[in-house]
Amino acid sequence: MKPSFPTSRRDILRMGAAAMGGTLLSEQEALALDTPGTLGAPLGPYGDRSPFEKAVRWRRESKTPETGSSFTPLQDSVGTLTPSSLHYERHHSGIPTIDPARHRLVIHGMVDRPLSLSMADIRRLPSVTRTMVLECGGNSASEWAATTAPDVQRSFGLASCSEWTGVSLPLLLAEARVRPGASWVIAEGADACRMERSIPLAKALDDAFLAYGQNGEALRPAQGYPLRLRLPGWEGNANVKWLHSLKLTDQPYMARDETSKYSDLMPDGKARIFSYRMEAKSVITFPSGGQTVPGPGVYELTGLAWSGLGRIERVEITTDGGKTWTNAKLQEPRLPIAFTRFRLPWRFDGREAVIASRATDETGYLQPSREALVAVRGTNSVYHFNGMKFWRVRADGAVSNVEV
Ligand SMILES: Nc1nc2c(c(=O)[nH]1)N[C@H]1C(S)=C(S)[C@@H](COP(=O)(O)O)O[C@H]1N2
Ligand SMILES: [Mo]
Repeated sequence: MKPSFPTSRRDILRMGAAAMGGTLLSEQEALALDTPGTLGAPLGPYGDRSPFEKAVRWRRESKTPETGSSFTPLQDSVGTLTPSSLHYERHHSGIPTIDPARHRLVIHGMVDRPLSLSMADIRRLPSVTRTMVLECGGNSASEWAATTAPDVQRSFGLASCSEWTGVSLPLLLAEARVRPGASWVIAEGADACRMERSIPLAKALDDAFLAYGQNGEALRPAQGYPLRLRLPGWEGNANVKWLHSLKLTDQPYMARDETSKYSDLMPDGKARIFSYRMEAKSVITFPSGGQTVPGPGVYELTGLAWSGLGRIERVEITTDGGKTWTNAKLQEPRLPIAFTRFRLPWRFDGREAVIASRATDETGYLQPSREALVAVRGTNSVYHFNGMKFWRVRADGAVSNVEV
């Protein structure tokens, strides 16, 4: 029997040979398919993608288009970054238009030197850059239910990976001189809902930063232009956008988004609150729900893994519904808390396969099965689903989600 995971060079080259089979053209024919020898479009001041590229964010039809979520098309992604134009969005009261020349950040409350900073003040300070995932605490909420989402966009697409640039929060807090006894920072956005989250001072003094840059340019308005809080590895919600106030206090505010929302109702009726940390997670993006494997042959099985606790150490893949697991190859460099692409050559032999991935991060934490997660957390939860996602590849190549 041929191995499911070919390793020989000859076998892997067949991937290419199969893809190119029957399409060998003469050089002349090939050149004739090129663009006609007419003058192309003029140069432009700001880029657009090719009109042939169609990947878009997905969102549910809504009577309140200013609030809700739109999901990144992970199935169309290559590599490890999310273009800013396809970064997922989650807004509670629309995207405000903020003039950076008028925007200010105030740092006040339990500090000796309250600060009011303009964007120019902030941009003048030493900057930091980190490539990192942002993931909504509600990503994969669909997967708690028995009827899971049909594709990778709708099930895992509230996660995106960007390069973020900004200024270290510990630096600003040192400047403001935090008073003894302060233990929380209340972050507030300048959008209509004035979204607020309570952040433990220890996190603010650890690796928090205020981002004004995303993928080499200013933040997109949807991502919090001109300034947002970035808390490495913590749920998207705590990364307050359109940031205009940081107030030092000795207690949390118990704001809407940390009590009635973004808290986890456990089976015993109690709720976990302040469960900020996002744990290790992975998903296969090809083949995934809604796609079709064209026919038997060798393919590159691929997907994305990440963890709020650090680097991805290992990703394993099953094609027999979880009976056996094989290590995938990980794209280097594996940055902490960033998307890590994994790949594995795979032979589809034309028989049904049930496939999934599971990630282990550098702390040794292994992504759980859905069953293991539900055994601890029950199914009242909306947030923090990081279980494995199984896809069924049917004999005819059609791929769908697996009902549980
Ligand atoms: N001010 C403000 N900050 C906010 C939100 C918001 O609606 N208003 N949404 C939060 C939620 S729930 C998430 S998941 C992330 C989404 O960030 P993104 O839209 O840049 O992906 O921002 C968070 N910060
Ligand atoms: Mo969120």
